[in-house]
Amino acid sequence: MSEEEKNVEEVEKKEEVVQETEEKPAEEEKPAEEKPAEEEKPAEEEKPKEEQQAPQEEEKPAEVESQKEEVKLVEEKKEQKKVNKAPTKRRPSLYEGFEENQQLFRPEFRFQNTDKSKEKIYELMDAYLPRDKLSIQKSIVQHIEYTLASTRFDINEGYIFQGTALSVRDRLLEQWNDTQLFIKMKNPKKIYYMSIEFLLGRLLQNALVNLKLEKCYTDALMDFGVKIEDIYDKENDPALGNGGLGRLAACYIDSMATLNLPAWGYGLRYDYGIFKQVIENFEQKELPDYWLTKGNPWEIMRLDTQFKVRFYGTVKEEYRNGKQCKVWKGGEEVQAVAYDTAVPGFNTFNCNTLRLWRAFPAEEFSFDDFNKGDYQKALRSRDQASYITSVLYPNDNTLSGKELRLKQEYFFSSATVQNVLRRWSRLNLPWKDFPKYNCIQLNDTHPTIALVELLRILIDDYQLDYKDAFDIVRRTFNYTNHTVLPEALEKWGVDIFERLLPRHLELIYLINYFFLEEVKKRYPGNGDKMMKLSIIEESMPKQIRMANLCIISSTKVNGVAAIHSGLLKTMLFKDFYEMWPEKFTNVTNGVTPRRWIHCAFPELSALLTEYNEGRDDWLSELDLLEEIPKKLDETNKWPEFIEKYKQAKSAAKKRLVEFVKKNCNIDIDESFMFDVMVKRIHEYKRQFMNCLYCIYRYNKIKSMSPEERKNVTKRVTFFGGKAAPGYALAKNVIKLINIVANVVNHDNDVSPYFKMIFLPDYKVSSAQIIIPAANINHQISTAGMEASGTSCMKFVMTGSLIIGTRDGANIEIAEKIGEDHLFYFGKNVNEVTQIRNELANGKRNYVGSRLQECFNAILNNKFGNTNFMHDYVKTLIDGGDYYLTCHDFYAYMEAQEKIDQEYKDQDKWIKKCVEAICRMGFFSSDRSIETYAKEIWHVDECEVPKPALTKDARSVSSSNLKSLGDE
Ligand code: NBG
Repeated sequence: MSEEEKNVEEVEKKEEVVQETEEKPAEEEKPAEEKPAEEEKPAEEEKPKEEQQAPQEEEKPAEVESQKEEVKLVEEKKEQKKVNKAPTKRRPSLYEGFEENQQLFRPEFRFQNTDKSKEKIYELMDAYLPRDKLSIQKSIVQHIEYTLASTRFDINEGYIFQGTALSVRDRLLEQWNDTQLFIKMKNPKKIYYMSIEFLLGRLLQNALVNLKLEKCYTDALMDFGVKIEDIYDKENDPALGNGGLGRLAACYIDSMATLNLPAWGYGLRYDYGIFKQVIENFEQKELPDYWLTKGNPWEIMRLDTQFKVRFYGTVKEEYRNGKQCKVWKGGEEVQAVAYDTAVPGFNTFNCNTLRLWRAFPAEEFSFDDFNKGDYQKALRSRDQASYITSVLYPNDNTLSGKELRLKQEYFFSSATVQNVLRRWSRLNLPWKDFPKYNCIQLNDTHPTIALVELLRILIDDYQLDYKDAFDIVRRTFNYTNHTVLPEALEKWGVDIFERLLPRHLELIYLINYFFLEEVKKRYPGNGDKMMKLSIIEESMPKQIRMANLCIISSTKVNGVAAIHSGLLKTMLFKDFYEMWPEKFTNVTNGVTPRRWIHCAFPELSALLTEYNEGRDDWLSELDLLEEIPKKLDETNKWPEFIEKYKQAKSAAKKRLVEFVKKNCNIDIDESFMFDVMVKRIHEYKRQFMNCLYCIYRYNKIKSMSPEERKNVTKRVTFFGGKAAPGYALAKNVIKLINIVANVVNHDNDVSPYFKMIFLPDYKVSSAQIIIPAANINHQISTAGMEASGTSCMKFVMTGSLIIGTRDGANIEIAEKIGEDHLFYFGKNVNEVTQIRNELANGKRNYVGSRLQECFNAILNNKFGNTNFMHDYVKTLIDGGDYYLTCHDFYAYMEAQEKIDQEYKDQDKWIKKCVEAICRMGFFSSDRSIETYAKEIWHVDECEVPKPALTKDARSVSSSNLKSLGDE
């Protein structure tokens, strides 16, 4: 039995124990109002695990022969079960029962301090803005003239976008204000979702869809002679994130609002988002992405919400109220100013906040220096302050280790914690209740320092004992891990901490001291355990392990897919799991069907609505789609549906054809199979393996007779994704792909059957064009390496089939849609470990002739000068196949061949795609957020009352709230 299998067994045994002994967290005290009775829904029965069949491999050298024995995957079966969901309420459509021209009254808020003289103002703010066409048109042109100061002769699509966005924002603001007031009044437990990245993508269409105003605005703009899609296209794509992690945060805030949760997203407002990628001479070049060139109509700068954040300085001892305490003084101060963006939920009047912090100088420039005539010096410190939020670090799954990055993390954390505390302090409740009213979710370790900041403020400013303060911290925080890659696990040198955050370092030592005391008691004399579990890594220089700090100081730790959460328990955080099994859990990622089905693929969305009895409620209850294939079976309507689906897919493919023409100046044919691999370029994701297969395919077609070629399934292979600017290998892979593509596309024998396209500057807005056009999508990471992956979900939801490994979310997708609905290949996670051991023990000669031929093409510069890849190829051949590129290659080729065969029967293929789409309910981010809310946060929804038709019908009031104050 391998090490890992043993681990799995151990975990499973423990799991049983945990299940028996696990104590349910005490029911949270309800701050206000009674909880509506919850109907119970029986937990879904666990499906028997389908047999995993390794695809047959041909022409493999003997050593590659995979283990035939069935290997159990490291998974968390317990958490596979569907969350005990609240009963499926078919929420009526937002404006159901209201006429378009009817005046709708907003909920009324009366507080203790309501001032009679304000009656007039309240009356004027009584009703929602009208939604009829003329009113919308007027509001757009009014913004163009009065807010943007444009003359009627200058109006162009850019102005129309801005006027439209401002007009939509007005409507968002009403709901936003009402939601914030309502939350203040009810005072429920609140969620703070902290993420250093939010990869939002464009906001206009999303806002219109969620507000259910897309049709009204489409009609309104039609009269101006413009198509709404062209207006959508004018919006800059806010790209304040690198990849999956940031996009997940964006999907999650959408779902939190949709589920009426009292939640805030907190992040940073970078001036420059992820760089713009251009391809020059086959290579990636990076250009700055100054996304604010045309302003940002969505954000609201909150001058009343500012906090000072300190760096450097020293720690002094002082006496306060007769008590000895520590005070952090001196150093530099920077001002954090809040920029808010409204986050509307789908089909609800609730609207949450995404608050991004921007750095400003805390003080105006030094008059001393200014008077001495040293203007530059006077201004320098000002500039330095604003550098903090200038630019997003462009690393995905690697850490930068730069001091400025740590500054960003602390700046973000401190401002957020101060803001949370300000909101809390107005309630005048005892500190011990803090975790009953607040919970903070750390999206990876980047905001970890927030928990130390809370501890510092509680101890130093409010003089709480360490034990009480730490208890509050631990009960408030939860941590999501997003990677097992060692190079991505955050560590900070003790030296840099000492300079930048001296008091925090002391507190980290204190946390570690008390923790290690616990370890000592539990494992007396076990130095090895102490070393592994300690927050401090005893290296030169010493390092602070942020993940350890997070685990020790939070209530729950979760991975983002079943396999990943399993690996956290058995590998990465094994020793912590042994100590605190109840801390560890899984929440499989999800994506929002609003953006990824409805906005990205409107034709499919319309079709699904049509076959869902004309209702679009599946957009927030994705499980409802399960009914569609059943009904198509019963009514024999598959042929009719398939015809309509073909038209829809063709519309999506046409958009990509046009996009490719515009951005790459290449003509492609919609009738080809579109095979897509879009994601950050990373060795573990194995874009190189796909490129090797392209080389193989090229060679094969080239060697065929014209007659033989007639049988070839025509295919375009698309690649897209950015490489971190400092990641040489990733950049080389991009170059290789472009060099090979150039030869393939210009070869008259091959290009009528096969093309390769590298799509430059992959981002959310282009993903919305690219993903729905795919027939096949690549999810081919080495098993065990991709924590979850989320594009796989978007692809399947829009009708393409996965070619992929038994990794990340692929595994759960296969379980839900059926293994015959994807093209699985390659070694599983346990086999990967075994092969790595064999490689370490000298295993060689695993390449095989067909792969060697592809390598030779590179080594002999067949496609052009590919010297830059030679060393890498030689390493792979010579035992350096850490990511199993060679070991998985033949299985991958077979899967590709199977795809070519199956694609020939279009109707069968489409039926599979449709069945898969309809079984993807589990992967809606609404389900993920529901799981977080129920199992980790223990928060309830806080739904804003519906509009009323008369003033008198409104009924929201409160007498217990004294002062509203700012946020
Ligand atoms: C990424 C993982 C993905 C995962 C996203 C969102 C990091 C550190 N991790 O597999 O690589 O889907 O997080 O959870 O960016």
